[in-house]
Amino acid sequence: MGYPLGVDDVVERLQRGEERALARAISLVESGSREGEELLRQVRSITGRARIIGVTGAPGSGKSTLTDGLIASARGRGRRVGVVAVDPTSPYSGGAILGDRIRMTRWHDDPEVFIRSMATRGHLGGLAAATLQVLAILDAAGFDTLLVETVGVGQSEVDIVGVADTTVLVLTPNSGDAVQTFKAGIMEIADIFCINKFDLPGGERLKREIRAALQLGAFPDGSWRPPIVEAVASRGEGADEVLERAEAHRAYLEERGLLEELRRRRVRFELLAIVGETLRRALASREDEAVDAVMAGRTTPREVVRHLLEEGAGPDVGRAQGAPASALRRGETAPESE
Ligand SMILES: Nc1nc2c(ncn2[C@@H]2O[C@H](COP(=O)(O)OP(=O)(O)OP(=O)(O)O)[C@@H](O)[C@H]2O)c(=O)[nH]1
Ligand SMILES: [Mg+2]
Repeated sequence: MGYPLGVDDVVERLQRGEERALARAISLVESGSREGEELLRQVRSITGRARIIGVTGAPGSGKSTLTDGLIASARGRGRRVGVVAVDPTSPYSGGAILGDRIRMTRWHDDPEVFIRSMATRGHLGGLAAATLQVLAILDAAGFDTLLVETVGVGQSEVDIVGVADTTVLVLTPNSGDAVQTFKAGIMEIADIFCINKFDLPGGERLKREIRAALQLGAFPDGSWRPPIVEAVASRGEGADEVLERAEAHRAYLEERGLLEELRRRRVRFELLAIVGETLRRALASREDEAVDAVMAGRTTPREVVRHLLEEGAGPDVGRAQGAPASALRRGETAPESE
């Protein structure tokens, strides 16, 4: 699109902070092309400088409002800020994208802020992998503070936030989030608790509940104890403290030599996400066929997966869908085509 450069050029310009190179890099990667893969490979060695802060919480808890405050706070400290807002296609979040846009438009003229919304559908390798790839590109482009907003509590996207360096869990008074959160087991991934909407009644009580829950957990000497930050994000209150705590957490990770481990965990997560999504795609076009075959006793689920893996040994794993010479139809345990 008027930017006909090779991958090497794009990577070089990306590092120089060229805005068009950033857009080009992201579209290359999202196209799922070989060039996109090459770009990701080259970019990997120049990533790892940015701090990644995940912001998660129930729908409507104020994540975007808080994120907007975090951008302001980080800009105040001279940071370059990249934001990835993951908009799950969920029944609750119908208005979320519009809301995000309205709140964050004030950054459109700031070249040191880059905001990207990711929709749930249409990503090769799945949303989680796509999000991590965009983060890697932003990191390579020199954005030093990366914010990832995802809806948590019982949604699969919660995982993505677990791969941030620092995870901020946004809770609100009287919403029953806390109880839900304990059930969903995401309490453990919170490095910072943010009680947003502290202007509403019930904030103090929620704070006591979180404290009590934290006391049940074991914190070995010198380990990170998640702080609880009160916020009224809609009035811009609390974001500074959340960012401050996030920086303290980052320093803690550095001191403890834990950053490398987090980096490994991110790559492991990315691999698993792509494995899962690739197999799901491969199965999609013949799911009914496979179900029929299993039910009729012609094959087993494990056999089906083995076939999918064999077929997908080439580079075009997810794209071999519907190939007429499908192993499912050929193999000794395969169903006969009716
Ligand atoms: N009373 C009060 N309302 C707030 C506060 N922070 C945000 N809100 C309001 O809560 C609503 C939801 O805020 P968002 O920032 O869109 O919440 P979100 O978690 O990003 O929502 P989704 O992305 O849809 O999950 C908006 O109407 C905000 O104005 C706060 O501190 N107090
Ligand atoms: Mg939002």
